[in-house]
Amino acid sequence: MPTQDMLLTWEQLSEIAQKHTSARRVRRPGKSPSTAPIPSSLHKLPPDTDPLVLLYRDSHSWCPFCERVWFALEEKEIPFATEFIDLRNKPQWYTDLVPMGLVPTAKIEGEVVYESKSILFALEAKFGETLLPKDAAEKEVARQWIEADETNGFREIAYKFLLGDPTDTNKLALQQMELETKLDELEQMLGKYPGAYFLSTFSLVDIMYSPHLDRIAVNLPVYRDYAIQGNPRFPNLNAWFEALRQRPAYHRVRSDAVTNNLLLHRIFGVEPMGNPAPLDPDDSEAIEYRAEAAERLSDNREAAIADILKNSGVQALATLDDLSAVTEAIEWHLRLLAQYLIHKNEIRLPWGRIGGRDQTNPTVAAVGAIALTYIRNRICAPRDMSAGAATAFRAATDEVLPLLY
Ligand SMILES: N[C@@H](CCC(=O)N[C@@H](CS)C(=O)NCC(=O)O)C(=O)O
Repeated sequence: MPTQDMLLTWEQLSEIAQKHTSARRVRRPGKSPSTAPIPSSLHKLPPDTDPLVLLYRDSHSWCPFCERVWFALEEKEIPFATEFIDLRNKPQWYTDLVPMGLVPTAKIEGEVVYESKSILFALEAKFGETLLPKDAAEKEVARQWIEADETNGFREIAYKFLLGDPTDTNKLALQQMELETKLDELEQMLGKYPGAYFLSTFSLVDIMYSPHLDRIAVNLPVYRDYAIQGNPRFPNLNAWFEALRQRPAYHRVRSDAVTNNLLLHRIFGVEPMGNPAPLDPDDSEAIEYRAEAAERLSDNREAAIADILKNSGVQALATLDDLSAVTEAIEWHLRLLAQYLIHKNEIRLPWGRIGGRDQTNPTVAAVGAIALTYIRNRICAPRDMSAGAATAFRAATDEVLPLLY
Protein backbone atom coordinates (compact mmCIF):
# COMPACT_ATOMS: atom_id res chain seq x y z
CA MET A 1 0.00 0.00 0.00
CA PRO A 2 1.42 3.39 -0.86
CA THR A 3 2.18 5.30 2.28
CA GLN A 4 3.96 8.54 2.95
CA ASP A 5 7.18 6.56 3.45
CA MET A 6 6.93 4.77 0.14
CA LEU A 7 7.41 7.94 -1.82
CA LEU A 8 10.73 9.67 -2.18
CA THR A 9 11.10 13.23 -0.95
CA TRP A 10 11.07 16.10 -3.41
CA GLU A 11 14.80 16.51 -2.85
CA GLN A 12 15.45 12.85 -3.71
CA LEU A 13 13.16 13.02 -6.74
CA SER A 14 14.83 16.15 -7.99
CA GLU A 15 18.30 14.66 -7.58
CA ILE A 16 17.41 11.51 -9.53
CA ALA A 17 15.56 13.43 -12.23
CA GLN A 18 18.48 15.79 -12.76
CA LYS A 19 20.77 12.84 -13.42
CA HIS A 20 18.66 11.87 -16.43
CA THR A 21 18.21 15.27 -18.05
CA SER A 22 20.31 18.33 -18.63
CA ALA A 23 17.22 20.51 -19.09
CA ARG A 24 17.07 23.27 -16.47
CA ARG A 25 15.06 26.46 -16.07
CA VAL A 26 15.42 29.55 -13.97
CA ARG A 27 12.78 30.29 -11.36
CA ARG A 28 10.91 33.57 -11.53
CA PRO A 29 9.06 33.66 -8.21
CA GLY A 30 5.88 35.71 -8.30
CA LYS A 31 6.25 36.40 -12.02
CA SER A 32 4.58 35.07 -15.14
CA PRO A 33 5.82 32.70 -16.44
CA SER A 34 7.01 31.19 -13.17
CA THR A 35 10.06 29.66 -14.87
CA ALA A 36 12.04 30.45 -18.00
CA PRO A 37 14.20 28.23 -20.21
CA ILE A 38 17.94 28.74 -20.23
CA PRO A 39 19.25 29.29 -23.78
CA SER A 40 21.47 26.37 -24.76
CA SER A 41 24.41 28.67 -25.58
CA LEU A 42 24.30 30.90 -22.51
CA HIS A 43 27.26 29.06 -21.03
CA LYS A 44 29.41 30.42 -23.85
CA LEU A 45 29.22 33.93 -22.40
CA PRO A 46 32.13 35.01 -20.23
CA PRO A 47 31.00 35.52 -16.61
CA ASP A 48 29.30 38.84 -15.81
CA THR A 49 28.73 39.62 -19.50
CA ASP A 50 25.32 40.59 -20.86
CA PRO A 51 24.18 38.69 -23.96
CA LEU A 52 24.28 40.72 -27.17
CA VAL A 53 20.64 39.88 -27.88
CA LEU A 54 17.60 40.61 -25.75
CA LEU A 55 14.39 38.99 -27.00
CA TYR A 56 11.05 40.46 -25.98
CA ARG A 57 8.43 37.76 -26.25
CA ASP A 58 4.96 36.85 -24.98
CA SER A 59 4.74 35.65 -21.39
CA HIS A 60 2.73 32.54 -22.37
CA SER A 61 5.21 31.47 -25.06
CA TRP A 62 2.36 30.90 -27.50
CA CYS A 63 3.37 33.38 -30.16
CA PRO A 64 4.45 31.63 -33.38
CA PHE A 65 6.35 34.73 -34.56
CA CYS A 66 8.39 34.72 -31.33
CA GLU A 67 9.02 31.02 -31.87
CA ARG A 68 10.67 31.83 -35.21
CA VAL A 69 13.18 34.12 -33.54
CA TRP A 70 13.81 31.74 -30.65
CA PHE A 71 14.32 28.89 -33.15
CA ALA A 72 16.91 30.94 -35.08
CA LEU A 73 18.73 31.99 -31.89
CA GLU A 74 19.00 28.36 -30.81
CA GLU A 75 20.04 27.16 -34.28
CA LYS A 76 22.68 29.88 -34.49
CA GLU A 77 23.80 29.13 -30.91
CA ILE A 78 23.56 32.77 -29.90
CA PRO A 79 23.39 33.41 -26.15
CA PHE A 80 20.44 35.68 -25.41
CA ALA A 81 18.30 37.08 -22.63
CA THR A 82 14.49 37.13 -22.62
CA GLU A 83 12.07 39.76 -21.40
CA PHE A 84 8.49 38.47 -21.14
CA ILE A 85 5.66 40.79 -22.13
CA ASP A 86 2.12 40.23 -20.88
CA LEU A 87 0.15 40.86 -24.06
CA ARG A 88 -3.08 41.46 -22.15
CA ASN A 89 -1.45 44.18 -20.08
CA LYS A 90 1.50 45.56 -21.99
CA PRO A 91 3.74 47.84 -19.98
CA GLN A 92 3.89 51.44 -21.15
CA TRP A 93 7.66 51.24 -21.66
CA TYR A 94 7.09 48.43 -24.18
CA THR A 95 4.49 50.30 -26.22
CA ASP A 96 6.82 53.32 -26.14
CA LEU A 97 9.66 51.14 -27.42
CA VAL A 98 7.73 49.31 -30.17
CA PRO A 99 5.36 51.31 -32.40
CA MET A 100 2.80 48.53 -33.01
CA GLY A 101 3.29 47.03 -29.55
CA LEU A 102 3.66 43.55 -31.02
CA VAL A 103 6.04 40.78 -30.04
CA PRO A 104 8.64 39.67 -30.95
CA THR A 105 11.10 42.52 -30.69
CA ALA A 106 14.84 42.09 -30.31
CA LYS A 107 17.51 44.42 -29.05
CA ILE A 108 20.62 43.38 -30.93
CA GLU A 109 23.73 45.09 -29.60
CA GLY A 110 21.44 47.88 -28.40
CA GLU A 111 19.58 48.27 -31.69
CA VAL A 112 15.83 47.69 -31.52
CA VAL A 113 14.46 45.49 -34.31
CA TYR A 114 10.83 44.41 -34.61
CA GLU A 115 8.89 42.13 -36.97
CA SER A 116 10.05 38.51 -36.85
CA LYS A 117 11.27 38.50 -40.46
CA SER A 118 13.39 41.62 -39.93
CA ILE A 119 14.81 40.18 -36.70
CA LEU A 120 15.78 36.97 -38.51
CA PHE A 121 17.61 38.93 -41.21
CA ALA A 122 19.26 41.18 -38.59
CA LEU A 123 20.56 38.09 -36.77
CA GLU A 124 21.97 36.78 -40.05
CA ALA A 125 23.66 40.15 -40.70
CA LYS A 126 25.21 40.40 -37.21
CA PHE A 127 26.07 36.79 -36.45
CA GLY A 128 26.95 35.29 -39.86
CA GLU A 129 24.70 33.95 -42.58
CA THR A 130 24.36 30.42 -41.26
CA LEU A 131 20.68 30.14 -42.12
CA LEU A 132 20.85 31.47 -45.68
CA PRO A 133 22.27 29.53 -48.63
CA LYS A 134 25.79 30.39 -49.81
CA ASP A 135 24.86 30.05 -53.47
CA ALA A 136 23.70 33.47 -54.75
CA ALA A 137 20.82 32.13 -56.88
CA GLU A 138 19.54 29.95 -54.04
CA LYS A 139 19.84 32.86 -51.64
CA GLU A 140 17.64 34.88 -53.95
CA VAL A 141 15.07 32.06 -53.89
CA ALA A 142 15.31 32.09 -50.08
CA ARG A 143 14.49 35.80 -50.02
CA GLN A 144 11.54 35.31 -52.37
CA TRP A 145 10.15 32.39 -50.35
CA ILE A 146 10.55 34.23 -47.05
CA GLU A 147 8.60 37.09 -48.58
CA ALA A 148 6.04 34.62 -49.95
CA ASP A 149 5.42 33.27 -46.47
CA GLU A 150 4.25 36.73 -45.48
CA THR A 151 2.23 37.47 -48.61
CA ASN A 152 0.92 34.25 -50.17
CA GLY A 153 -2.12 34.08 -47.91
CA PHE A 154 -1.37 30.56 -46.69
CA ARG A 155 -1.81 31.36 -42.98
CA GLU A 156 -4.96 33.38 -43.52
CA ILE A 157 -6.52 30.62 -45.63
CA ALA A 158 -5.61 27.93 -43.10
CA TYR A 159 -7.06 29.90 -40.18
CA LYS A 160 -10.20 30.83 -42.13
CA PHE A 161 -10.81 27.10 -42.53
CA LEU A 162 -9.93 26.29 -38.92
CA LEU A 163 -12.09 29.05 -37.50
CA GLY A 164 -14.86 28.76 -40.11
CA ASP A 165 -18.53 28.23 -39.29
CA PRO A 166 -18.92 24.44 -38.76
CA THR A 167 -22.60 24.58 -39.73
CA ASP A 168 -21.86 26.04 -43.18
CA THR A 169 -20.60 22.84 -44.77
CA ASN A 170 -20.52 24.22 -48.34
CA LYS A 171 -18.30 27.07 -47.30
CA LEU A 172 -16.09 24.75 -45.28
CA ALA A 173 -15.65 22.49 -48.31
CA LEU A 174 -14.55 25.49 -50.38
CA GLN A 175 -12.19 26.64 -47.66
CA GLN A 176 -10.71 23.16 -47.49
CA MET A 177 -10.10 23.19 -51.25
CA GLU A 178 -8.45 26.60 -51.00
CA LEU A 179 -6.17 25.31 -48.24
CA GLU A 180 -5.31 22.20 -50.24
CA THR A 181 -4.28 24.37 -53.19
CA LYS A 182 -1.91 26.27 -50.88
CA LEU A 183 -0.58 23.05 -49.40
CA ASP A 184 0.03 21.75 -52.95
CA GLU A 185 2.09 24.89 -53.59
CA LEU A 186 4.18 24.20 -50.48
CA GLU A 187 4.53 20.60 -51.62
CA GLN A 188 5.97 21.81 -54.94
CA MET A 189 8.32 24.26 -53.24
CA LEU A 190 9.59 21.47 -50.98
CA GLY A 191 10.26 19.33 -54.07
CA LYS A 192 12.42 21.92 -55.80
CA TYR A 193 15.71 21.22 -53.98
CA PRO A 194 17.15 17.87 -52.89
CA GLY A 195 16.62 16.92 -49.26
CA ALA A 196 13.63 17.38 -46.99
CA TYR A 197 13.94 21.13 -46.35
CA PHE A 198 12.67 23.96 -48.53
CA LEU A 199 16.18 24.75 -49.79
CA SER A 200 19.14 22.40 -50.13
CA THR A 201 19.96 22.98 -46.45
CA PHE A 202 17.94 23.94 -43.36
CA SER A 203 17.31 27.68 -43.59
CA LEU A 204 15.26 30.69 -42.56
CA VAL A 205 12.52 29.48 -44.91
CA ASP A 206 11.96 26.43 -42.68
CA ILE A 207 12.01 28.68 -39.62
CA MET A 208 9.45 31.05 -41.14
CA TYR A 209 7.02 28.21 -41.86
CA SER A 210 7.51 25.81 -38.97
CA PRO A 211 5.60 27.47 -36.08
CA HIS A 212 2.46 27.99 -38.17
CA LEU A 213 2.56 24.72 -40.08
CA ASP A 214 3.05 22.90 -36.79
CA ARG A 215 0.01 24.50 -35.22
CA ILE A 216 -2.14 24.07 -38.31
CA ALA A 217 -1.14 20.42 -38.78
CA VAL A 218 -2.07 19.38 -35.24
CA ASN A 219 -5.26 21.43 -35.12
CA LEU A 220 -6.79 20.42 -38.45
CA PRO A 221 -7.51 16.78 -37.50
CA VAL A 222 -9.16 17.80 -34.22
CA TYR A 223 -11.11 20.85 -35.40
CA ARG A 224 -11.75 20.06 -39.08
CA ASP A 225 -11.27 16.31 -39.35
CA TYR A 226 -8.56 16.94 -41.94
CA ALA A 227 -5.01 15.56 -41.88
CA ILE A 228 -1.81 16.86 -43.40
CA GLN A 229 0.38 14.48 -41.45
CA GLY A 230 0.01 10.97 -42.83
CA ASN A 231 -1.86 12.27 -45.91
CA PRO A 232 -0.38 10.66 -49.08
CA ARG A 233 -1.18 13.84 -51.00
CA PHE A 234 1.63 15.63 -49.12
CA PRO A 235 4.73 13.39 -49.04
CA ASN A 236 7.15 16.33 -49.06
CA LEU A 237 5.42 18.07 -46.18
CA ASN A 238 5.48 14.84 -44.20
CA ALA A 239 9.20 14.37 -44.88
CA TRP A 240 9.73 18.00 -43.84
CA PHE A 241 7.97 17.48 -40.48
CA GLU A 242 10.11 14.40 -39.94
CA ALA A 243 13.32 16.29 -40.79
CA LEU A 244 12.45 19.06 -38.32
CA ARG A 245 12.10 16.46 -35.60
CA GLN A 246 15.76 15.58 -36.07
CA ARG A 247 16.83 19.09 -34.97
CA PRO A 248 17.61 19.61 -31.26
CA ALA A 249 16.80 23.35 -31.50
CA TYR A 250 13.33 22.52 -32.78
CA HIS A 251 12.64 20.38 -29.71
CA ARG A 252 13.58 23.27 -27.45
CA VAL A 253 11.18 25.74 -29.05
CA ARG A 254 8.19 23.75 -30.35
CA SER A 255 4.91 23.33 -28.55
CA ASP A 256 3.16 19.98 -28.17
CA ALA A 257 -0.05 18.94 -29.88
CA VAL A 258 -2.15 19.14 -26.70
CA THR A 259 -1.03 22.69 -25.98
CA ASN A 260 -1.93 23.72 -29.50
CA ASN A 261 -5.27 21.90 -29.45
CA LEU A 262 -6.30 23.41 -26.12
CA LEU A 263 -5.17 26.89 -27.11
CA LEU A 264 -7.23 27.01 -30.26
CA HIS A 265 -10.30 26.24 -28.20
CA ARG A 266 -9.37 28.62 -25.36
CA ILE A 267 -8.35 31.56 -27.50
CA PHE A 268 -10.82 31.32 -30.37
CA GLY A 269 -13.62 29.28 -28.80
CA VAL A 270 -13.54 26.78 -31.70
CA GLU A 271 -15.38 23.54 -30.96
CA PRO A 272 -13.51 20.32 -31.73
CA MET A 273 -14.97 17.84 -34.21
CA GLY A 274 -12.80 14.98 -33.04
CA ASN A 275 -10.65 13.86 -30.17
CA PRO A 276 -6.98 14.73 -29.79
CA ALA A 277 -4.47 12.40 -31.40
CA PRO A 278 -2.90 9.84 -29.07
CA LEU A 279 0.16 11.14 -27.25
CA ASP A 280 3.38 10.54 -29.14
CA PRO A 281 4.99 7.43 -27.59
CA ASP A 282 8.47 8.50 -28.73
CA ASP A 283 8.16 11.48 -26.39
CA SER A 284 6.18 9.90 -23.58
CA GLU A 285 8.54 6.95 -23.18
CA ALA A 286 11.85 8.80 -23.54
CA ILE A 287 13.60 8.86 -20.16
CA GLU A 288 15.11 12.31 -20.77
CA TYR A 289 11.63 13.76 -21.26
CA ARG A 290 10.14 11.85 -18.33
CA ALA A 291 13.01 13.06 -16.17
CA GLU A 292 12.60 16.64 -17.39
CA ALA A 293 8.90 16.52 -16.52
CA ALA A 294 9.74 15.17 -13.04
CA GLU A 295 12.45 17.79 -12.58
CA ARG A 296 10.04 20.56 -13.57
CA LEU A 297 7.39 19.27 -11.22
CA SER A 298 9.86 19.04 -8.32
CA ASP A 299 11.38 22.42 -8.96
CA ASN A 300 8.15 24.29 -9.60
CA ARG A 301 5.91 22.40 -7.18
CA GLU A 302 5.05 25.40 -5.03
CA ALA A 303 3.64 27.32 -7.99
CA ALA A 304 1.86 24.15 -9.20
CA ILE A 305 0.24 23.48 -5.81
CA ALA A 306 -0.81 27.13 -5.43
CA ASP A 307 -2.33 27.06 -8.92
CA ILE A 308 -4.21 23.81 -8.27
CA LEU A 309 -5.55 25.16 -4.97
CA LYS A 310 -6.66 28.40 -6.53
CA ASN A 311 -8.04 27.31 -9.88
CA SER A 312 -8.95 23.61 -10.02
CA GLY A 313 -12.04 23.71 -7.80
CA VAL A 314 -10.39 21.35 -5.33
CA GLN A 315 -11.01 23.80 -2.51
CA ALA A 316 -14.61 22.58 -2.43
CA LEU A 317 -13.27 19.44 -0.76
CA ALA A 318 -11.58 21.36 2.06
CA THR A 319 -13.18 21.59 5.45
CA LEU A 320 -13.97 25.18 6.25
CA ASP A 321 -10.85 27.34 6.38
CA ASP A 322 -8.52 24.35 6.57
CA LEU A 323 -6.58 23.77 3.42
CA SER A 324 -3.79 21.80 5.00
CA ALA A 325 -5.23 18.31 4.41
CA VAL A 326 -6.09 19.17 0.80
CA THR A 327 -2.67 20.70 0.24
CA GLU A 328 -1.05 17.59 1.67
CA ALA A 329 -3.11 15.33 -0.59
CA ILE A 330 -2.22 17.39 -3.67
CA GLU A 331 1.42 17.33 -2.74
CA TRP A 332 1.36 13.55 -2.20
CA HIS A 333 -0.17 12.90 -5.60
CA LEU A 334 2.26 15.20 -7.37
CA ARG A 335 5.13 13.33 -5.73
CA LEU A 336 3.54 10.06 -6.83
CA LEU A 337 3.42 11.39 -10.38
CA ALA A 338 7.03 12.60 -10.26
CA GLN A 339 8.19 9.24 -8.96
CA TYR A 340 6.17 7.40 -11.60
CA LEU A 341 7.77 9.60 -14.27
CA ILE A 342 11.28 8.57 -13.30
CA HIS A 343 10.68 5.08 -11.92
CA LYS A 344 7.81 3.89 -14.03
CA ASN A 345 8.29 0.18 -13.57
CA GLU A 346 9.55 0.25 -10.02
CA ILE A 347 6.78 2.19 -8.38
CA ARG A 348 3.56 0.53 -7.34
CA LEU A 349 0.60 2.74 -8.12
CA PRO A 350 -2.24 2.89 -5.55
CA TRP A 351 -4.57 0.49 -7.39
CA GLY A 352 -7.51 1.92 -5.54
CA ARG A 353 -5.85 1.93 -2.16
CA ILE A 354 -6.06 5.45 -0.94
CA GLY A 355 -2.74 7.25 -0.67
CA GLY A 356 -1.59 10.08 1.52
CA ARG A 357 -1.84 10.67 5.22
CA ASP A 358 -5.31 9.35 5.89
CA GLN A 359 -5.55 6.05 4.07
CA THR A 360 -9.19 5.50 4.86
CA ASN A 361 -10.45 8.77 3.48
CA PRO A 362 -11.61 8.62 -0.15
CA THR A 363 -11.50 12.41 -0.32
CA VAL A 364 -7.73 12.08 -0.55
CA ALA A 365 -8.04 10.17 -3.83
CA ALA A 366 -10.64 12.66 -5.04
CA VAL A 367 -8.26 15.54 -4.36
CA GLY A 368 -5.50 13.64 -6.18
CA ALA A 369 -7.72 12.97 -9.17
CA ILE A 370 -8.72 16.62 -9.45
CA ALA A 371 -5.16 17.83 -9.00
CA LEU A 372 -3.70 15.49 -11.64
CA THR A 373 -6.50 16.04 -14.13
CA TYR A 374 -6.20 19.79 -13.76
CA ILE A 375 -2.42 19.95 -14.01
CA ARG A 376 -2.37 17.54 -16.96
CA ASN A 377 -4.09 20.10 -19.16
CA ARG A 378 -2.79 23.17 -17.38
CA ILE A 379 0.82 22.76 -18.39
CA CYS A 380 1.75 24.47 -21.63
CA ALA A 381 4.77 23.72 -23.74
CA PRO A 382 7.19 25.37 -24.14
CA ARG A 383 6.09 27.82 -21.41
CA ASP A 384 6.49 25.32 -18.56
CA MET A 385 8.68 22.59 -20.02
CA SER A 386 9.74 21.28 -23.42
CA ALA A 387 7.08 19.76 -25.67
CA GLY A 388 8.59 16.29 -25.22
CA ALA A 389 8.48 16.63 -21.44
CA ALA A 390 4.91 17.93 -21.57
CA THR A 391 3.89 14.86 -23.56
CA ALA A 392 5.64 12.56 -21.07
CA PHE A 393 3.94 14.44 -18.23
CA ARG A 394 0.47 14.08 -19.75
CA ALA A 395 1.01 10.40 -20.60
CA ALA A 396 2.15 9.60 -17.05
CA THR A 397 -0.85 11.45 -15.64
CA ASP A 398 -3.16 9.41 -17.85
CA GLU A 399 -1.55 6.21 -16.55
CA VAL A 400 -1.64 7.17 -12.87
CA LEU A 401 -5.16 8.59 -12.78
CA PRO A 402 -7.27 5.45 -13.34
CA LEU A 403 -5.38 3.65 -10.59
CA LEU A 404 -6.33 6.15 -7.90
CA TYR A 405 -9.75 4.50 -7.52
N1 LIG B 1 4.13 40.52 -38.31
C1 LIG B 1 4.50 40.35 -36.93
C2 LIG B 1 3.36 39.67 -36.21
C3 LIG B 1 3.59 39.60 -34.71
C4 LIG B 1 2.30 39.32 -33.95
O1 LIG B 1 1.20 39.29 -34.52
N2 LIG B 1 2.42 39.13 -32.64
C5 LIG B 1 1.26 38.94 -31.79
C6 LIG B 1 1.41 37.73 -30.89
S1 LIG B 1 1.36 36.22 -31.81
C7 LIG B 1 1.13 40.14 -30.84
O2 LIG B 1 2.11 40.75 -30.47
N3 LIG B 1 -0.09 40.45 -30.42
C8 LIG B 1 -0.33 41.51 -29.45
C9 LIG B 1 -1.28 42.53 -29.94
O3 LIG B 1 -1.86 42.35 -31.02
O4 LIG B 1 -1.44 43.52 -29.25
C10 LIG B 1 5.81 39.56 -36.85
O5 LIG B 1 6.09 38.80 -37.77
O6 LIG B 1 6.57 39.74 -35.87
